[in-house]
Amino acid sequence: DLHHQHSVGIIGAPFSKGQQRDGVQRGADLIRAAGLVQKLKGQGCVVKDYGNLTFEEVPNDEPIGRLKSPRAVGRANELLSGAVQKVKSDGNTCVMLGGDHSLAIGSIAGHAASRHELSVLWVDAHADINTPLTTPTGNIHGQPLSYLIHELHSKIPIIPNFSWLKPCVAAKDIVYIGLRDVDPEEHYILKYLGIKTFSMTEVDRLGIAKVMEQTCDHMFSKVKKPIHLSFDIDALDPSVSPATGTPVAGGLTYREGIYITEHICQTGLLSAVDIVEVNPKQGTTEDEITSTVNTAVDLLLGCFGRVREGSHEPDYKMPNP
Ligand code: Z70
Ligand code: MN
Ligand code: MN
Ligand code: MN
Repeated sequence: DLHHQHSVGIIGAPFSKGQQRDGVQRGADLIRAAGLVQKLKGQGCVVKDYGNLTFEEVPNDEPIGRLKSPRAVGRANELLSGAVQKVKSDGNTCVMLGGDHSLAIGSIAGHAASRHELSVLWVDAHADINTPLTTPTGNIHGQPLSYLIHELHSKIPIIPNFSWLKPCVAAKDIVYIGLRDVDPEEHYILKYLGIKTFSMTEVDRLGIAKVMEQTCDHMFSKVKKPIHLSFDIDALDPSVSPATGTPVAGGLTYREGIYITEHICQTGLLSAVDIVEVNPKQGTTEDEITSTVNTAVDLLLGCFGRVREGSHEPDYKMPNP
């Protein structure tokens, strides 16, 4: 169904405490200011903007072991999970604009609460699968998947403000694209759980078209589950999206990023999308900020039916002279 109407529900999540760089909480408003809603409507989508969540200050949020801001991250994600459930129960594909990638905890948990089983496509330079005990930094944006995966449940300690969260994704239902900065402990976890990964090496070897074919073969091996696309803007090369907290050389091109979104749209199974880690304070010029934000918008347009060859209404009639 190439021409069906997409119903899109947008949630802004101005949250930054999953990491330590200020500015990432402004990503959502910048992506809106670049015209996201108008552009989605312009390509035929029905769009509802649910606005930004309000994250209240969590007092006395001391580190627990290495974990930084655990109570704030737990609380923010509980709120986000509820908001995603509402967007889904209204019948929309959910778009979560971050904020940092710790927000995938609430976005995926809320999505999973409204659907039986999900496939998760994680597009990122990083694996974000450290546990609270393997994390080298204590930043929870490097850990969200470990809290969500059934098979890692026994490795996750009890953390205040996380008791609402139950693991909701199977390791076999996760695919990564774009990896190029993976910690040794994370590499062990990926191999131990047998998670499907397309690092930048596989993107180089196969090309993005085969990567997407094999991604969908893996995700749809048995039943067709709804897809959760979690897109960290740092998956793209820093030449395309420099305004992010942890740019890593050798990333996806703009075209490879757009191809991923076009292909996922064509499956007809996209049910929720995160766009995270856009940080205007990490841009050194206005151009760097603009190119990063516009790329985030273009990825979302690709998710919801934009095709580069162009398109037309099925009932279009050419004017006669
Ligand atoms: C490292 C950690 C990370 C983003 C950095 C880095 C994780 N593996 N994610 N930047 N977006 O801290 O766990
Ligand atoms: Mn990343
Ligand atoms: Mn990430
Ligand atoms: Mn479509």
